[in-house]
This record gives sequence, structure tokens and C-alpha cells, in this order.
Amino acid sequence: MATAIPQQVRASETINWAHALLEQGYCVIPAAVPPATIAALDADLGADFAGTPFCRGGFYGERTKRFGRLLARSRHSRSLVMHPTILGIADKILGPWCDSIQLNLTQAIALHPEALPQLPHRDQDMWRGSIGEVEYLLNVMWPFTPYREENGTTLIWPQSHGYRAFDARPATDPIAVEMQPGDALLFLGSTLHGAGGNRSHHIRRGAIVSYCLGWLKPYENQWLAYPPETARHFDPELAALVGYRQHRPNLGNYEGQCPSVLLQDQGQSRLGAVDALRPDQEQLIAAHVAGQRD
Ligand SMILES: O=C(O)CCC(=O)C(=O)O
Ligand SMILES: [Fe+2]
Repeated sequence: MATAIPQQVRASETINWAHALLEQGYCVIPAAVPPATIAALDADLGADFAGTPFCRGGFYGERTKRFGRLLARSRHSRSLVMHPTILGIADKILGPWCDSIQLNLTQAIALHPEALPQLPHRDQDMWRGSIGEVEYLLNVMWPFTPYREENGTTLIWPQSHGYRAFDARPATDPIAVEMQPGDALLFLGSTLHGAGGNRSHHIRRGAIVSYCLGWLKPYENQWLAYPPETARHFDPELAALVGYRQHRPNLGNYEGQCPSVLLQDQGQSRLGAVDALRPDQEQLIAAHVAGQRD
């Protein structure tokens, strides 16, 4: 896996969370970031929450506001997106199916009073791959306000993931996952879930950050959300996560090279294509080339 995981993350911690996710389809990491980080992010997004129109359509919800590109709107979003433990978990869950993971989306969500419960769904259904064995996505819900049953916290159907996605009806009742700012709710792309209805008098605010297999089309167009002028101010790891990295072999290249060339000061006007292969493919090609020379 190309995603570098900072050393301070204990491998056992990552493995335990990944294990819980694969058993239950979800888990909650309490106090994953300081509440002050969430408060600062919420404050940075205040004008966007106020000014963004309500969504249209039954899925997004007509009493719900949503907007993306959080990395361009607040620097505080970086500590959510680059959370070391969560990146480690994402690598564990998605790593078996790709060479490197990518950011699928960042999306702030404000669920206003009288919002109706959302259609229960599986986020993996935005792609039409085979279901059962493969996990395509890891979702992280970050509450900015307390998330309660009454204000429409996310409903999760435990153990509805993986091959259970074939079931016509879920085998369990949903759980209204109650959380505080700073907590993180993780759930798989195959897990049945949806926003609850907001029966309170307060707005439920929060954000989703999700990661997906590096060879999929992400939900949010990351290159448009973070064009080179924006991404050149990101750390290399963050730039890679939003698409300035090739997914071996050769996917997502720019003129046959890693798209991170666009983040450098002086671009060359003509670039030559360079193989970006997995080690097994390097070996195969090397043997093929050597065989022809003999
Ligand atoms: O807002 C929530 O609690 C969940 C939203 C969701 O699942 C979605 O929009 O895909
Ligand atoms: Fe969803």
C-alpha cells in the first residue's frame, strides 16, 4: 500500500477497529479528535452552512443542506481526512482490493428540524460492481453537534454488510448511533444505513469523509474540487489521496507521468511517458524485454 501510516499509530489498534468493522459493519471511535478541532471546523463552515440552499430530491432530502470540498474551505478538515488511525483502518479494509486508496468525498451535512428519515441504503450501490466479498468504500461520519436519536442521528443496521447485502430484508433493527463532537462513526460501503428524521428543534450538523478503492470513480470529482493550484499547498500524502498519484499500473496519469508533476513549480512543456507498474508487472516486463534481447 502506498499510503504512509505514521508510526505512532499502533498496529494492534488499527487491526482491532478493522476487525470490529468487518464483524459488525460499523464501529465508533470515541474522542478520535479533540472537540476543539471540530468546533473550529464548524465555525469555518458557518457561512457555508447558512448560505447553501437546501437540497432537492428525496435522497439528499429537502430539509437537508450539503456541500463538499471541505479541504478547500477549512484547514481543520485535514486532521479528519488524514486521521492516522482511520487511514490505517481504511488501508486494512480496502487494501486487499487496490494498490492505493483515494478520497471519495468530504461532505458537510446539516439536517434541519422536520427532516424526514432518509431511505436506508448502501453507499456501494453507486457503483455496480459485484457484491459480497469486495469492500469498495469506508465511510466516516464526524458529528459537529451531538447526534441523538431525536435529531436524526445516523441509523445503522448492524451486520447488514458483505454478503448480507443480498438479503431482501435486514436481519436486525437499526441502531441510532448517539455521539458527541470528536467521536467518529465508521461504516462500510456495504452496510445498510441512512440519516434518521430530525424531530428536534435544532439543526444536526456534521460531515462525512469517505475513502474508496483507488481505481474507482470517486463520488466527488477530486481533481475539480482540488485543482493543481489548490493541491500544491497540500502535503504530498494529502495530494496523493485526492488524486495526485498514479494507481499502478498507470491509472490516473498525466501525459504518461504521475499527475503530481502538475504540483511542481516548473512544468516541462513535453513529458515522456514512464511505466508505473506493480512489482509483479515490473518483473514480467523485465523478463519479456530480456528475452527479446537474448
Ligand atoms: O446524514 C446521515 O446520517 C447519513 C447520510 C448518508 O448516508 C448519505 O447521504 O449517503
Ligand atoms: Fe449514505
